Amino acid sequence: MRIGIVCYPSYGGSGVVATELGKRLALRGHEIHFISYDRPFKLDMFHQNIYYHEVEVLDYPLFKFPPYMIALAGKIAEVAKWAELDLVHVHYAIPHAVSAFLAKHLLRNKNLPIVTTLHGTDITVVGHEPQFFDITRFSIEESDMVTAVSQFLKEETVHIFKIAKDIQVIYNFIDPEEYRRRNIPELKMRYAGPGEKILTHISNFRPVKRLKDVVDVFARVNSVIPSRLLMIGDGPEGPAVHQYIESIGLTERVYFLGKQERVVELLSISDLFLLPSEKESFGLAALEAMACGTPVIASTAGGLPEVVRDGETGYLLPVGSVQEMADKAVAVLKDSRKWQQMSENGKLHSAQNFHIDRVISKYEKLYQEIT
Ligand code: GMT
Repeated sequence: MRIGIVCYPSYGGSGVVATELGKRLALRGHEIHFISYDRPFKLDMFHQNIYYHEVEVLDYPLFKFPPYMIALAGKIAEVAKWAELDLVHVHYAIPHAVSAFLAKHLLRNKNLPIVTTLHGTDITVVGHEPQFFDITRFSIEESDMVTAVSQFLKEETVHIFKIAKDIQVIYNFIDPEEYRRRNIPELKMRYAGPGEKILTHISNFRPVKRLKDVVDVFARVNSVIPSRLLMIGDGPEGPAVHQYIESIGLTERVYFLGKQERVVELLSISDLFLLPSEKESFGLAALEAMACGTPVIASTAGGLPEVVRDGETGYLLPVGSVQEMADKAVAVLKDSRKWQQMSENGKLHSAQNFHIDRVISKYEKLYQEIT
């Protein structure tokens, strides 16, 4: 099939999912056309079936805000016509599903089915805003097929937008061949001294990630077991969390590693992964951690209970309960048999229930149904 994939190219789960999906579909023989304002950051391989089309927005003095949504619609229509796309699959409803709808109508004589995958904040935060509410609901209703990355997100979408449209749950996925724990003691030694533990957090540093909780859990653990914290990613909360760490005197114990393209090695040297989010429709980073054998301490927010098995692959605790999170973290770090069991459970659970091949087949089936 010839498939257009529209996504955000920046650091974040929806872009990663879209890109990995496209790469794998290309390996299965489909022709994939990525459409975005920048090259997706995970689009790191050459393949004759992969194309990348950049959306350029005219910079005209009258435009206080560049009209990206319209430029994207024009680009989707252009690519659909030129490459004879069978369908377009948009990731993250706003504004991608709206642009796809416009593109479809631009192509009067051509049928262009639209698949929209909802990822989380497009529904729970942005789509919720009164100014975006009606148009988000409209773009979902007008899509030919809608998927959500968790049961939680499906229910939330139905609840918030009161839509009757069928939404299929297709979980995010992992390639266990790539995401597996590696033995790299020399890397661990670069960040932690003998006997010290490594706790890790990965995100786009947005308020929903509750970075202060990450630091507070770490501080409590560190007061019992000398540890180091790896902060991977970047975003608007970065400066505030830097200041907070300095104010509690932990600067020496925390490494800010910025946006890392590869996290397998860093997860492999981690003893625990922290994800105490306020909202999390799925929590791709938690899945990546489990696949690398790193037990997860997370909140019970959103779809996290569908990803992390409480007591088996990590622990889930109410949002904001930093002391309980720290207590669980200390308990598992002190009990090497328990840690080993959780590590093994995480690898098994991620490979059995979130294997990339199974998930890609579900998307292929869905594409066949609508074309
Ligand atoms: O966190 C965000 O707001 C960004 C968004 C994204 O584009 O990466 O993340 C959402 O999509 C991911 C991929 O499906 C999910 O793993 C994240 O849980 C989800 N984030 C939230 O729901 C906060």
